[in-house]
Amino acid sequence: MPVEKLHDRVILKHAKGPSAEILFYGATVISWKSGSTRDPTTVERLFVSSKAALDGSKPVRGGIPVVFPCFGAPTHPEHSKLGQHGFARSEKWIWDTIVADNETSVSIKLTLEPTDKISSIYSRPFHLAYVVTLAEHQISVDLHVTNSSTSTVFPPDVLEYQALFHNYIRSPANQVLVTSLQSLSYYDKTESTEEGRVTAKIELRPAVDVRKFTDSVYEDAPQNYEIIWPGGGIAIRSRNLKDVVVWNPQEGGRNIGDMEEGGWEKYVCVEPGFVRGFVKLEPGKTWIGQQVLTVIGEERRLSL
Ligand code: TA6
Repeated sequence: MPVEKLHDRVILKHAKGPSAEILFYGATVISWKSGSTRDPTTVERLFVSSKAALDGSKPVRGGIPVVFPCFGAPTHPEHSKLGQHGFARSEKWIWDTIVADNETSVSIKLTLEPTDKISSIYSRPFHLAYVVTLAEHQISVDLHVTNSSTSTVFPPDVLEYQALFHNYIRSPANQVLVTSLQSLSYYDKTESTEEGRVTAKIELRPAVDVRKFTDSVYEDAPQNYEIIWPGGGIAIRSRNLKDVVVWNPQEGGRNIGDMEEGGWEKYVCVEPGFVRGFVKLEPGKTWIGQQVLTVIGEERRLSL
């Protein structure tokens, strides 16, 4: 299947019509067009603000930003020089290879290693690989984190980090429901105090809406959940990502400089990640965090 490399992005085209675009900047998926089992017409499944910068001047407001090595404001001492959500989403990744290309899907790989610029703010040994796979009704992304330390002294040179896929799912925000979160413990960041303390709660709803300002961090979530709305839906399956964030700023979106007018009505962020606590990776080991996004028609929905 065609893989088109341009100066700033890679474009994947599936033989049956779907496509995906990935900026080298931030390895940010900025477009995923796909049909469903019921309707093969391909439509854009991700939201990117019309005011988003796509020139590498700032993280993309939309698509699937890659969050690493910290989620939100840094809390780990090794991350103290990093900005919100870490550096992976705002560095230029390197084209590596076409990993697979067959009649069902096409996969490409980008990589990121320490540069002088990264090393000036983050001195830990790492190697990242990002594999994007486009299938007929699915897109999946795998983040491979390797602790590239060669240290053999005790204690082991463990790499501690967080990772998350910051999905902007194109949808009618005031009609979406996120399933499978009932009874989970979550932190409600809309009620955080000046000191940044958040309120711990238990989710009582069978499905979560974002009709009001929502910024919730669910812990130990199931691997499978769905974002559904009248006439559409996206199923998410994750691996090694124990938490999930649900965010929509609603009218607060007016205070986000690169948010288009009314943009907050056109998406919900449902973000699989490992964000409560830190992944601890031994020297020489590789961890893989994966998500698979599938377009679901009315006929494929989990019962609420
Ligand atoms: O994932 C939700 C969140 O942490 C929100 O608190 C909000 O800050 C959002 O990310 C967007 O962050 P950004 O740095 O991209 O503006």
